Amino acid sequence: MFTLANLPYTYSALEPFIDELTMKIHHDKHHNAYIENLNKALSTYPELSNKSIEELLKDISSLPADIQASVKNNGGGHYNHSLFWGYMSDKHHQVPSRNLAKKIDEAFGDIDKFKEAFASAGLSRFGSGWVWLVKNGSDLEIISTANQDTPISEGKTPLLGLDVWEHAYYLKYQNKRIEYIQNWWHVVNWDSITI
Ligand code: MN3
Repeated sequence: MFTLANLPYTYSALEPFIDELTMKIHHDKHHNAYIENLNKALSTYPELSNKSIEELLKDISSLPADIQASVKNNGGGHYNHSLFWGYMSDKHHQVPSRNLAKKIDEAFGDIDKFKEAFASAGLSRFGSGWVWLVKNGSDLEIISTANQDTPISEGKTPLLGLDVWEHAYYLKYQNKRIEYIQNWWHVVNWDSITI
């Protein structure tokens, strides 16, 4: 049985960049629903009950066929959101460590070019999904995934990820996904990234 962990900060801790009501609904309703539906799907296969969420998602095709879609969507939703809360912090306006900044410069030119490429990947994700900074082998890459697909199902290690589903921003930003993405940088928990 998977359970919903509390946020590592209060619901209002990311104001004014991410509003309190969005955080409440996003965590308590959306994330919780992924967990409940994942548990429901797994309940008919007790032999899977000791598998971690990473183990389930890394090899979806080895799971019983009738729960593969549910594990992909709901397990992915649980995993992605668990990461996402930790990618943000109540200590606003952090900057990357010197080591991380150097790696970002090497991979993308500089931090502004990195943010532009990240925003562009987030904007061009049609419909619902995520944009990620991942480690692929020893390379840093920006990728986007559809729906609740996760980088680990592609063999990539997520370092930072942004939910670009409308439920993540619509109350405050409506159709202005770009403003949401730009404001998100103020609450990014750069200290969470270890490479
Ligand atoms: Mn979400």
